[in-house]
Amino acid sequence: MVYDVIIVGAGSMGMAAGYYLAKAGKNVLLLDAFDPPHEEGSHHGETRIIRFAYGEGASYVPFVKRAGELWQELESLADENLFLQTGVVNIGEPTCSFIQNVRASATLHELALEHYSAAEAMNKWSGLSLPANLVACFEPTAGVLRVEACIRAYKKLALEAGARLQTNEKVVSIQAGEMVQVQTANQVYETKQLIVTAGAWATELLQTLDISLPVTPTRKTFAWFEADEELYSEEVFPAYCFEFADSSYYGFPSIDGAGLKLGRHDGGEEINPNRPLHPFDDKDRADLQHFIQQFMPRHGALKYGKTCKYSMTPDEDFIIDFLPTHQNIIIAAGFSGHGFKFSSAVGEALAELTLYGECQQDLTRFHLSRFH
Ligand code: PYC
Repeated sequence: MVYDVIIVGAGSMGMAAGYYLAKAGKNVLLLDAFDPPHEEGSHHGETRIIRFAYGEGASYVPFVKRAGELWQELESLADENLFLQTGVVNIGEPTCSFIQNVRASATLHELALEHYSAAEAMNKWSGLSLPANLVACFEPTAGVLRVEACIRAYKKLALEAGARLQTNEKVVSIQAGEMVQVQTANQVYETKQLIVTAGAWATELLQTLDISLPVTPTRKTFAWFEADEELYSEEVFPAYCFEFADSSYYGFPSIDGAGLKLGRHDGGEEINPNRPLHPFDDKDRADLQHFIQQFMPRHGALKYGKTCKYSMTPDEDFIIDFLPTHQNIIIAAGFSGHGFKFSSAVGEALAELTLYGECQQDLTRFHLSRFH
């Protein structure tokens, strides 16, 4: 059988694309090396931030606004709470480009944003401790997505719309042509169009097409800390991003009593995605503890830590594009640790590119040609 579209990688982006394409009447096969949602890629850990006043640049705002609309639509289709409006506070020196971009995004796109000095922020959130050189920009309408529930919701809708999902079936190579051949350990599938949303495995997969993708799989760490609910519950404490010249951290209030969550966004070691990740160790623990002790000193003990995979591009912007050599293959990769919130809109954009060759969103920033 020849599929209309095969999607390699049924994580957040792939599953959403699978739904929109199946809904549009396409005969879709989703292939995943595991059984999503799972802990092998970049979509586990319960929560992800969604923020609209975007520190990575104002040009992301229309895309993330569309993502927000689609998350709301998904909530109502799935009849489930996927978004929690905790607000998100962005903290850094007023001159740092992230904070300046947050402010510019809010001004340009008329987003609600509250500005606090360090003292004002500590007064508002008594669980915070900030030196006087930092400022806080609080986006009250931003918040948190429940990651695994989002993927489960898209999976259910995709299957109901007629998509086929093959789990625990790793793709080992792709052969381009008018009909694209997708080889797994078990068999070869044929498709008219292919979407590669393979996360940390995108680079090695595209090597089978002799394409060198500038995406580096990278190990990252995060952990949960015991928390005094009066200071740190989602009722009183926001999700947060701290941006410094030499490091960046992010995290979440204690949601449903899970504890205060903290992750390290920058740095990390390059990894081979086929090997087990080096487990969360004493160095990771010391790093996160050092940060939280400084900025949320009223936290409790570290409960447990985890690791995950980011797929980094050199400029930390995404890649969403047709392959220049093969117009029936689309790649979405290199989400550089800030992609999950967009995955609803990325799924829609991938479906539109597949169906019409173009999409409503301006994807220029994500084109592969920027690397040449
Ligand atoms: O995009 O807000 C974000 C984020 C936080 C940690 C990783 N990504």
